[in-house]
Amino acid sequence: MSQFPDPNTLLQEAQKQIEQVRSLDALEEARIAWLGRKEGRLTLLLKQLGGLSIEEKKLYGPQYNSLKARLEELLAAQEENLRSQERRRALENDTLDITLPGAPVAYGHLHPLSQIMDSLVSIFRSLGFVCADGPEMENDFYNFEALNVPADHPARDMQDTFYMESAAKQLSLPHLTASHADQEPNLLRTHTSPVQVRVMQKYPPPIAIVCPGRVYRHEAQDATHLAVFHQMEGLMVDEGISFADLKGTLGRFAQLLFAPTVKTRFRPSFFPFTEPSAQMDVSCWICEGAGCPACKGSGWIELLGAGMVNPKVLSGMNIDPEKYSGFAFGVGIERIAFIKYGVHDLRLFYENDTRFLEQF
Ligand code: FA5
Repeated sequence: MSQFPDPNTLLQEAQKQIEQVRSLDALEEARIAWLGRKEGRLTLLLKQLGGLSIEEKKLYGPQYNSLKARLEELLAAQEENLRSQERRRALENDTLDITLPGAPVAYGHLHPLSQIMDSLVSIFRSLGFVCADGPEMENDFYNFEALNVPADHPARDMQDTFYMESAAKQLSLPHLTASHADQEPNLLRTHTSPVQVRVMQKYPPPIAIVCPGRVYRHEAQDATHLAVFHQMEGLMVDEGISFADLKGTLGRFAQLLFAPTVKTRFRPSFFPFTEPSAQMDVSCWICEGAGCPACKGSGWIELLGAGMVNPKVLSGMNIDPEKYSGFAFGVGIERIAFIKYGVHDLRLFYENDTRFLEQF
């Protein structure tokens, strides 16, 4: 052992050196000094072991190997120690300035037409109505026939329709075509009135529903006519419902939507599914009836179509028209946007120009 230093003495020396190290760079230097592949002190000693006799190797080999393992442990422990000190220092020094303004986040918002639909629904909810829904792909029965518009009725011309072939026909499935023809969708609904039919088919009176949704008409588009637009349907059916209920409900609706001072007037109109039928106008709340550009000088603005549910429609749904009566109405959502916000070209709502949409 005389030519080799005592491993314990070496260990003490290395341990002292490693413990005194204060940086990861200095620790790396210490590692190289002891265990560096070419010049490390312990590496050189281990290399010298190769020249010893077998007995000496047996004696020194294990001592120096365990010294090497111990040094590696000490280096690893000190490295972990230094790293955790570094982390702690970073946490203490790198304070977060919470007073700095954050990066601005651009918030989106509901589309103006959705906002209008939401506000209409909430007004009618406050009047005791519930919201109903129905499919946009309909068939003749729900869109026309059940609403007292048979196939050859001239009223069909009022609503030019997008028709489509039934899936069964397209796929040439004659057994399905025969049995499902009545139920399969064959058109895009031209108004929200088919939802009335579906609700009356499913639920007995009393009924008080509104149903907002998208509708389709085969129309040439211009500033006031779209081929895809939105309506909201309303239906109330119960015993003893009269035109006075229609006037009271829709009058209150107009006041809640526009201004408490708004008045309503009803002019005769025609819809096959209501009898009598009416157009409801609201007094212009901008000029209070005096006449201005918004109401084209008349003091009145046309708002919606309405009427008492035709007894034929009720009996078609197995609702006894002797016992029950009801009123219905349908309002164009884009029309309300037009009136409420003075947007005189409805196409703007569909162009997705954020400069326009951000104003709502
Ligand atoms: C109807 O669609 C009836 N179903 C409404 C109704 C329901 C009456 C229940 C009675 C009882 P009308 O075709 O008038 O009616 O359409 C209703 C509203 O939809 C119109 O007042 C208008 O505001 C809007 N509208 C109609 N066609 C277009 C179009 N091409 N583009 C934008 N809005 C339209």
